Amino acid sequence: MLMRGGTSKGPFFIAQDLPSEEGARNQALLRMMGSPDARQIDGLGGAHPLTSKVAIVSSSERPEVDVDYLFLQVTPETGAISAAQNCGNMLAAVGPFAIERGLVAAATKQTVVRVHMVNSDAYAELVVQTPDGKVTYEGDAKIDGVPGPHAPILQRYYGTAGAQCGALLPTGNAIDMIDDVECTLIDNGMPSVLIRAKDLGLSGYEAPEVLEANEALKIRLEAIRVHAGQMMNLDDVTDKTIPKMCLIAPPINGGIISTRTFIPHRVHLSVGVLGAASSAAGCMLPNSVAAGIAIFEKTNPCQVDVEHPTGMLTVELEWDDGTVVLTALLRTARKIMDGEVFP
Ligand code: NQM
Repeated sequence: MLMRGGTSKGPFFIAQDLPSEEGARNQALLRMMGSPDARQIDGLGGAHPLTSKVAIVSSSERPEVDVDYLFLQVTPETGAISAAQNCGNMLAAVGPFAIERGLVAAATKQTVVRVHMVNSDAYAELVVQTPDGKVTYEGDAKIDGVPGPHAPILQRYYGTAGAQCGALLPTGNAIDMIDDVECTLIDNGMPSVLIRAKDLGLSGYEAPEVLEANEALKIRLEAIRVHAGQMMNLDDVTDKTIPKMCLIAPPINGGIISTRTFIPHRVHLSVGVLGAASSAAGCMLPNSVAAGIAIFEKTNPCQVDVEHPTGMLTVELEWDDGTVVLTALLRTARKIMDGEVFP
């Protein structure tokens, strides 16, 4: 089933429909996505990391969970397939997909789908609109980066803090100096490096294509990223899509923080869901690089409006004992096509 989840898009599979051996599975996925090829002309991929994503779903054997969700990022031009990162945008569509495929029985109004996020061993709940016991994609919810209103899908994440790096602040510091730049290394579901845009001679409001055309910036960021990866317990991240590099600046559209995120080599056209969750958590820490940039009342729970190139994403964070215990936000999703793909 081809679905849009949040601001991402890709094919959704039932695990048993794919080869069980990883190498054979990946070969089949590359044929289906059309990689390696920057245009992905021979497959379903959309020639950008945000539209070169795969979700694999199966019934869970864990009693407290309905489905297991494995996310795979396919790099269009190289054909690298990585399970190292999560995708909270694709996750939005896991709920309707699991119901449509009969893995979860629909309730009469709303259905809560309980998901084990295999990539990070974290847990999320999705509240899907199911009037009369059927998934609906129609509704009044709007998310920036997607045209038109759709049915809301509420996401609640638990256990995202340190899911991949061991702690919300993997180095134990709110600021680390890398390559003479102050960085906040943080993991609230997406390992991220927060850097003040002005520290790199930028405004932080540049368009994604302007940042992508800045070769000197990309080389500098990549050097910082590889160093940060080691410090964040991610080993050698040269061929991984984490950590993400997030340039922050004061808000200009009524939000709490403005962001431009390298994911990690292309620039996100909006913002990753868990990427935003990590940036939002960084804004709430008193001594991070966001101090003095994100100025707001820090309540508990707290809503943090994260500005991005095409609008804003609001993340709600609940804290306990100095760490994030619940991250909640709104997404939408849509079934685009259901059929047979020919590897
Ligand atoms: O951060 C892009 C996206 C993502 C990931 C990326 C995501 C998330 O927007 O949870 O959703 O950062 O690679 O799809």
